[in-house]
Amino acid sequence: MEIIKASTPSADGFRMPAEFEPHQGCILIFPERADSWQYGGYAARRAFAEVAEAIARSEQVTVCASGAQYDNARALLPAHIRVVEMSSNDAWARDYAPTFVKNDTGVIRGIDWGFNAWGGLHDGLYFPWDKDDQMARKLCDLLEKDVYCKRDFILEGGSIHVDGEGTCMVTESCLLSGGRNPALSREEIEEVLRAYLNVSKILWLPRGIYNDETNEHVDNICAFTAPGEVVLAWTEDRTDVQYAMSRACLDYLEQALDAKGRRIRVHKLPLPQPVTVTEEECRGLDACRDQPTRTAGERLAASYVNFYIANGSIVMPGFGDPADQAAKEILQGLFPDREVVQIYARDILIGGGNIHCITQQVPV
Ligand code: KQY
Repeated sequence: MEIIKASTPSADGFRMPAEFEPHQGCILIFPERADSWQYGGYAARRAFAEVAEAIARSEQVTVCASGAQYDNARALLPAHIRVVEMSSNDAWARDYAPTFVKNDTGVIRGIDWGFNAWGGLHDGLYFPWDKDDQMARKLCDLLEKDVYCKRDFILEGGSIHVDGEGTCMVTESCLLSGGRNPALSREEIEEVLRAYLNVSKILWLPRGIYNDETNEHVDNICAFTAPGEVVLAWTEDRTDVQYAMSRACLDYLEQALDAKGRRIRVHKLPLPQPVTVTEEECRGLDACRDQPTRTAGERLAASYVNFYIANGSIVMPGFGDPADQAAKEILQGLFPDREVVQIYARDILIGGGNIHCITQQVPV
């Protein structure tokens, strides 16, 4: 594996493909951390396994597990899912597995961004994060891909979405937050995204999902379903604090053009009723550096937008909410050639993210 420091993907003719382009496989990390996953992570591991199995019906899945969890992962996951021992601080493959880029002859390389647990000492979620930060390189080594080193730029995979045709979508609340790259201006951040993702247009949504502890990653509020088309998490309830946040995104998207000069078609995806943490769930979580991780009644950042586009399916969260079915039908209409599989995801959501956050695609 070569570590490339002197060049950038766009200078070398590489671009980040959209998630709806074909995949060679998908990476997940087995959850274990007792201050993220309630009651030692038993239920979370089962939910992750269900996600892994759903994806493995149409692509090769690799699950990284710690030495302590290796036997358990191997026992829980079917034989066609590859399990490798790899240490990490937590289980968010979207955010610290490599972002993969591809050239016209089909060569794949990874990007190793800097990772600081969603804000470092400013407002990060745990310390240390050193093992997470090593994962992009370890995975590129495992998959025999050369890797661009961009560790001087803090970025999580969940904070970017691309359409594969030159457009990247991010949120201002995340990319401009004080815990990411505070020394860089918006224009300088755009320059890095252009150089590493090979895009020419950045869409800056103002906000994400209320109480999303990633400083409102884009992958929980809005996602490309095709070039020029997105789904946006939406509520009609004007008394909900989320209304103004989704509305601001809609207003922005309605006046925006993408890299090809197209107006963006926005499909509203309903949000579930607010999902809050129970006392029982809080009791099952260890404290994080003397602080309780969650408090009873706290609202979680539940959103159906946090789905994964697999080769043959859409793997989306369900919350046992009346809107589960409507959201599923909307996605089925937008992806007629893929089967929409809905997985009850409360045990993933309690960790602070959802199905998109725990997966990372490797393009073909
Ligand atoms: O991408 C994500 N949504 C990760 C959230 C991390 C939460 C840590 N408790």
